[in-house]
Amino acid sequence: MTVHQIVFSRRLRETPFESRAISNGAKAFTIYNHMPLASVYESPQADYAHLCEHVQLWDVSVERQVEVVGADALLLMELITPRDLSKCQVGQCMYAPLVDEEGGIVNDPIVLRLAEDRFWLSIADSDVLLWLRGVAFGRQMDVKVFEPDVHPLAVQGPRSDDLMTKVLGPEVRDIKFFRFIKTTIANTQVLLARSGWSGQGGFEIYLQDRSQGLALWDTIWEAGQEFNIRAGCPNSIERLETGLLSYGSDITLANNPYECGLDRFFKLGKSAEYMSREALEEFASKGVTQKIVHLKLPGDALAPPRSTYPVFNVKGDEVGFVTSMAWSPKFQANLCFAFVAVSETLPANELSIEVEGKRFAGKVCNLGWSES
Ligand code: THG
Repeated sequence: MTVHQIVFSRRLRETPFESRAISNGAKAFTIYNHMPLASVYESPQADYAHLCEHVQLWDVSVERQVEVVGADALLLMELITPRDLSKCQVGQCMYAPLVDEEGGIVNDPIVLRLAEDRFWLSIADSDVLLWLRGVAFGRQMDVKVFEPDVHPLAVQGPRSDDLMTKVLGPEVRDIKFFRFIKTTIANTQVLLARSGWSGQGGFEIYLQDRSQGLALWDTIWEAGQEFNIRAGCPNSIERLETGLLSYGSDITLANNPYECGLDRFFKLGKSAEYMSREALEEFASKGVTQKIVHLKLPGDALAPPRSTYPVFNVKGDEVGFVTSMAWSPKFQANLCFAFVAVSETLPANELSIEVEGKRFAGKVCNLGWSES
């Protein structure tokens, strides 16, 4: 991990929970949607160990919301993703890659359906607001597209249900995965969803009034003391183990959903019009040349790359590149996501990566990191 200091100014938009992240020991930040996102508290390893055992409070305000509301809201939403959003019920979340007319992935948000004609896109790191306003204007759609005063705060880890039950009562245990309810915490209205960017379970609380951020944080924080709560953040080790791809690192506009395995989230040919249809049909019929694989390299921890490391096959040909990497205590190995030529993607295929002039060998794995 390369770490340098960054300067906080107005252009780096302030989050409602920022002062609590700092006072609780955030040591390093990255920039995501023009906002600071903590990357490390104690250390990546210590943060990981705590997350897997207890409960953490994450300032994930950087998961900005783009609201789409009006008579043409569903029409616009259907246009920008191949996922069938007509099946998304009010109160439901859906992971819906946004795909442009060339098949490129614009973003991979979670979509929340707030009403028949009202959606939030809880976005990854790219300027979805500008993209959607352009599309809506170009098509003269009867819709409003804007960034509402909404800021997610995540509660993640195995004690999340116990903590939120203490705060709100036993009903929270009944919230299903990727569903949300409207409720009130610390006298402020929030949405509470069972979701979050880890495999450890938990919730995301969507604050709808930034002036109430610290009160919300403090209420959860106090209730969490008996569960050994700590401030935390999306953790690179945990997300590699869980297999969560990160837009900007693993996926970019230059990639299509088939290369990234995101085609498992849609079937081509939904009834509504969508702008990526022709491009995606072509990728589906002609196939793609590269795909993201899970690559596991046993041995000591290697330094994660600034951008990428090259990947080689057994013959020594360069066949791809690493997009993310972390050393996993669970698997006692370096875990990588890597783009490689399709001929190299079968589980158990041997590949090596080059780090500072040295080659390190490993094997392609299934999702879940098994080799067969
Ligand atoms: N929560 C919210 N907004 C977000 C994220 C989040 N915006 C940015 C980023 N994360 C969006 N990307 C993802 C990617 C994966 C998942 C969530 C958001 C995810 N995936 C599960 C999986 O792959 O196993 C489940 C997907 C499914 O079954 O639909 O959770 O985390 N608010």
